Amino acid sequence: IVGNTRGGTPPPTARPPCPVKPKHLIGAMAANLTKTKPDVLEKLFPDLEPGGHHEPGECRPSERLAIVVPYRNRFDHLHVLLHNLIPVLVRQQLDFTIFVIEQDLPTTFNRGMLFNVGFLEALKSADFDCFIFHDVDMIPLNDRCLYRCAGHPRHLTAGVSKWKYGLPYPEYFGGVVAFTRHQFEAINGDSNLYFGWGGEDDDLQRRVAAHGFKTLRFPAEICRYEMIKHGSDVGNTPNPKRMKLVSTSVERMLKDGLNTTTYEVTKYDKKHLYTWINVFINRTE
Ligand code: UDH
Ligand code: NGS
Repeated sequence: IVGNTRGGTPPPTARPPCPVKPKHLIGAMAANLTKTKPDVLEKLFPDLEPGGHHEPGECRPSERLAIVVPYRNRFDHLHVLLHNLIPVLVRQQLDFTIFVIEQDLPTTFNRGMLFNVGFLEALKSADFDCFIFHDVDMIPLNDRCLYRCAGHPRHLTAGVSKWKYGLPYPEYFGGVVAFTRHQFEAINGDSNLYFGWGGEDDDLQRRVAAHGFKTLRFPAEICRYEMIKHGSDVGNTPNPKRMKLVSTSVERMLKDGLNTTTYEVTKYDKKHLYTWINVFINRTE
């Protein structure tokens, strides 16, 4: 149990395993991009348990999933994502908890380190098996794109509106990615060294390949995403060191990652829709 009382849900042992193919999926969906206030969303999802946790009452999921959203100053995007994603996760009959990992100002944004923080913090609250790292502006357009882990890491964003439902290059590994706990630990997580925009997703992809993992992808017709249009963010200017860093991804892998992630938790709140963790990252390099 993820720090909740499970309400009226029968204990897992009293429920049959959830089906491999969830029965109530609807397939392709339009993105709902309307801005909806948190209190309205909370009323739309009364069954969520504190910290943004949900599990099906009718069956026992095979894994416990943590959704980790690296975040700063995208309030509207976050609520659009929750509005669209939560019903999908519920229909997929998953045991999930949503973690929003917000980086405090003024340090330049570091998406890779926020993945590591989300992984480490989530594991302090429950024994998660599967981690899905989810950009705040990627809206799923088909609920057959299953938010589950597999024998190799999976890149979920197989087709993105920004690139006419394709990808910018074949190895692109940004957007939404799924790792088992073991897979993420095996590559020592993501790099902590990418401050500012670009490259940390390529670093992660190189770690995956160097370890000998494949990268799985569902077909782009299924794992199709609407990327919410937006301008560049304050505090996330393109990182001039990114090319050089990407070129040393593999040699750094075991000395830069989960084992060197240093941060300070400045706020921790189990909100209705998600577990909100604010972190201060000290930029040392
Ligand atoms: N993010 C935030 N706040 C920020 C920056 C990033 O929440 O200030 C998170 C968010 O989850 C976002 C993800 O990090 O979806 C990736 O951010 P990104 O800026 O790397 O990528 P995005 O696809 O934007 O959102 C790309 C357009 C900017 C390109 C500018 C460089 N030429
Ligand atoms: C590459 C970046 C990636 C980024 C991708 C798509 O060039 O981090 O573009 O960017 N790699 C480097 O800079 C080394 S996007 O169009 O979403 O802004 O994810």
